[in-house]
Amino acid sequence: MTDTIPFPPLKNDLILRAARGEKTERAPVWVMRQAGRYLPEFRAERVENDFFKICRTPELATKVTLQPIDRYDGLLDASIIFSDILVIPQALGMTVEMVPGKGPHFPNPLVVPADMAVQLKEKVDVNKELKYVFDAITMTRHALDGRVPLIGFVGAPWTLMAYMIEGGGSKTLSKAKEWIFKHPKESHELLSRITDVCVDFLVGQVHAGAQMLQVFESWGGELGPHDFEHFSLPYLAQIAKRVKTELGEKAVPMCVFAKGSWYAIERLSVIGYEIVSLDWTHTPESAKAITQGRVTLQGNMDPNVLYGGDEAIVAAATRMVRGFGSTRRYIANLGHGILPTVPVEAMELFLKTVHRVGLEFAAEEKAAEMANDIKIIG
Ligand code: 1CP
Repeated sequence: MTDTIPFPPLKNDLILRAARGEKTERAPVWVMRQAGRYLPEFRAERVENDFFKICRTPELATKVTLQPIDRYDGLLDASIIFSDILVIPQALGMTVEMVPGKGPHFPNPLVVPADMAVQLKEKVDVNKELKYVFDAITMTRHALDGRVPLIGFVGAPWTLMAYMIEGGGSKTLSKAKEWIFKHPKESHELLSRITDVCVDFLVGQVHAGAQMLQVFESWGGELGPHDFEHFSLPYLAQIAKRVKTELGEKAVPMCVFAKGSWYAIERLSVIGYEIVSLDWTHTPESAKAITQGRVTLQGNMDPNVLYGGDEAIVAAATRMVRGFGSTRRYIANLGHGILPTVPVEAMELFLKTVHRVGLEFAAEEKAAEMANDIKIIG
């Protein structure tokens, strides 16, 4: 525990109830990357400060985390701590720079397996290396004043391994794939070492105040079904199991987002996560049929619809909320992060539409239930 002052009571627990499978009066909504470059107030902050300086300074991370919550007052049902998935490679000893307009860059990526011994720390003490994230979480929980729950997160082992080998974004991931095909044993060693840090880091985030956790396997879909089964899924499963075991009664709902891994959602629904987040390649009907109510589904409007103008946004958001149903086991979101050039008004329309349609759907469902009760009594 990094703080002993009790947190303010939670005023909106909609997303936690949806995660637990309890009925909700409308679908809760948040957006991946909601604190970020599409917000003018974030861009202004970035003129003054380097990306990782914001992550490492709890006051700045808190300020940026709250930006979308303040701007879209009452429209977002969760906040996500401002940080990045690449803080884990940094904690393991690697240098990561954020190049404006380009994204992350590793000046010394892992090239061959022998580089692991040279570049990576044997043991990572997250309470030392990532304390700044825990402090930011605790500070943000207080600053949120119970308005909405706070989500903590990590990058999944395969996605982090890919960045550590590719040295940044990549179209083909051919270097990381060379590792898994040529050096499977060493790849598993690397994945295990990353997994250990992910577990400690997530547990620490909950002790610091995170009320829900999300694991981002952003590059899951680059693996075919067989390789996903070997190089991603076992580690995702380990993370859920070990985090829950370590937290015991303090365990919080966990969400897994494996972008592009459409073939894996059945498997993802049985490995210990309460929520499976979907990209936009699923219909609500097929995702519901495959997962059979075992998990809460999250997602999944194509983020690019936000460029399509008001009519397109309203139509797609309506189809999404009606398709998933707003009152049980559903959290509205985009199918991936919001893009940096999206107009702030488009995000607002998306959120307002999800609220409106969610309430309409819930009212219709209630009316139908009452009509059914009357029929039964009559
Ligand atoms: O509201 C939020 O979600 C903000 C916190 C956040 C999160 C959850 C950021 C801030 N990054 C992330 C996760 C993250 N980072 C993921 C998983 C989600 C996803 O798939 O989008 C990934 C893959 C990264 C890696 C990363 N960091 C990229 C992608 C690069 C690529 O390979 O294409 C980029 C561009 C970053 C930088 C970054 N992270 C976050 C912000 C606001 C930014 C922009 C940096 C800047 O200001 O220049």
